[in-house]
Amino acid sequence: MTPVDWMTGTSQNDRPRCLFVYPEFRSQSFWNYRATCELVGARYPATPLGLITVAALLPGDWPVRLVDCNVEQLGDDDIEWADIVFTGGMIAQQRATLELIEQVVARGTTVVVGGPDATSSPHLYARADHLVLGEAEISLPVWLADRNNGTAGHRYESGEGRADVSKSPLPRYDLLDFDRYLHVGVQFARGCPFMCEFCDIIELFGRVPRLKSSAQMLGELQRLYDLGYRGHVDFVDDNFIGNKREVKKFLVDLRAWLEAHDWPFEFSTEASVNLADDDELLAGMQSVGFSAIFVGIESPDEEALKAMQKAQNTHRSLSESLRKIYSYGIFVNAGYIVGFDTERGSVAKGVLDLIEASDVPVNMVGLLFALPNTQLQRRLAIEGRLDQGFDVAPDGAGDQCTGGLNYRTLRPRIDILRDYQRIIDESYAPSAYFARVLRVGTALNCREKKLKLPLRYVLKDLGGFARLIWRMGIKGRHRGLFWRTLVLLAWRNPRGLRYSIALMALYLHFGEFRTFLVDRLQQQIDRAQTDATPASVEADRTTAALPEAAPS
Ligand code: B12
Ligand code: SF4
Repeated sequence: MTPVDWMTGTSQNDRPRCLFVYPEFRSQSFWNYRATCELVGARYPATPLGLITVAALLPGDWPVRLVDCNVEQLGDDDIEWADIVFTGGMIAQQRATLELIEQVVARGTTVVVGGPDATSSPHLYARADHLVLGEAEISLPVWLADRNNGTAGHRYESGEGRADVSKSPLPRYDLLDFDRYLHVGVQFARGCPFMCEFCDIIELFGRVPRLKSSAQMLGELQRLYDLGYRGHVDFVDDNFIGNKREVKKFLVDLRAWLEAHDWPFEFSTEASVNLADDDELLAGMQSVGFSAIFVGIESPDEEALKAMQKAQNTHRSLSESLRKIYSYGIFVNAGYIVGFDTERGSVAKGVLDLIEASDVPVNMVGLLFALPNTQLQRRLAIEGRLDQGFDVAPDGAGDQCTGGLNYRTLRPRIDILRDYQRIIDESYAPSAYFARVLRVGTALNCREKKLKLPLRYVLKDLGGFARLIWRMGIKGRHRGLFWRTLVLLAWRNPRGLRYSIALMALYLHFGEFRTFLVDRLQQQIDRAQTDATPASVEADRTTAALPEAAPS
């Protein structure tokens, strides 16, 4: 290893070896689709787009390696190789990131941390040598310049400044091993025009969506294409339709590019429900092969929606809006939250009814979580209701399903937990899930699907299907439901079968996750019943943070 002396600035190596480490999402989570990944030989659904964007901001001749701990093991020799370790991620990766920082600091290797969680809770990451916060397009060049002058400090921030993403570099997609993931992430826009109280996007990325140019975005897709990737590309935008006018223009260019390349990709993204009001936009998304979107529904209750400032979801039939979206061949994954201050009594029936009425199979129902750096967190702090260590990821919690309610609730906590447990138990009961797959799989309009996959990918999908038949159709406890749904869908909507099969495959994960979560909630309910201090996860939270120190 080549030593670099930060104190004196006398670098012995002008081209330091840079190791990018994406920390592990350790806990069982709604999002990791573990069992489903196994079907197609993948290890984790999503790629670390933040880190490969940062890697692209470094001087081109610096040697770079990526280790994504979700798909491979980080070895001592990896750290041994590096002169600088770059790391960071989201709150669900906090414990793994803090442990990594300790490990690297103990070896005397320089560690630079950034990304959303370090940006929102920098005090937790003080042990890293350098905190390069906010959007790296702004903060990293300043750190780099100081580093090259030998004056690198402890903390760099992008502050109120917003990066011009039309100048963002092309992410280092070449660092990814595509076979290890279910899809590859790209980003067209950052920021969202809405202002939901619980959301940190507007704080981290602002309310004015900033977009890449069409040419830049197509350059990224061309790069993926040239690297041999085909299939599912996820636009990780906070709200893909934040600037509808520009998105529509981009979709026209994208369609031309796809035609010229014989339809190598299909897409998913996140969008607000007002997408359903714009037929032109829906038609544009259908024409380029959007097959899935995540929509935040949050609550069926208008009063709750107004209180959380989610005006775009009010004054409409949410189920009708979602149905309209799949009439354009796009299936929806919906998000719900339980635990709002407006809840007067049980909300389980309202949520379950809306889930049934909208036919959405995959619903991310989570407990309200006051993320650091949100309006919600600030309000709860003023009201004196935030848990101590609310921003410390609790042990064993991977998302809002397991780590929610980090504040003193207005309704008895135990009632919220019971409500939540009922929603998970009933909505992911096999009969309910497969019935929704049957309904949405029948309704999905797939006439315009054009994706063409090379033989290697077709064989991979067929292998996955064969494994699904083995695990669900032959060995599975719900094989009756599986075969009935499959046969009916093959008869009613053969064109949509590929997507319906994918939804069925997801139940390998959700079936397991339902059991895990219902049990875990039962433990919390039992503890809350016997324990005078109901904040049973609070103790876990306060132990996770590393001691603060200022190593710079
Ligand atoms: C795609 C996505 C996911 C995907 C997975 C992504 C993956 N690779 O694994 C899924 C859907 C699984 C997911 C889940 C969750 N997510 Co998420 N997710 C996103 C989203 C929408 C895009 C991420 C992305 O690729 N961005 C594009 C890249 C370019 O941006 P970036 O990562 O922020 O990187 C930039 C800077 O942060 C910085 N940077 C990043 N890393 C580093 C490292 C260094 C060293 C430096 C210097 C700089 C730096 O430079 C980059 C360029 O400017 C973000 C919001 C957003 N706009 O980023 C939320 C976001 C990251 N998620 C968030 C959260 C909370 C979650 C969940 C915990 C809860 C939830 N929302 O459901 C779950 C839990 C996940 C789990 N247990 O598996 C929060 C994180 C807040 C925090 N304080 O940590 C975010 C910010 C917004 C949000 N509320 O959803 N997520
Ligand atoms: S619409 Fe989505 S991204 Fe936009 S502020 Fe609301 S929750 Fe955040």
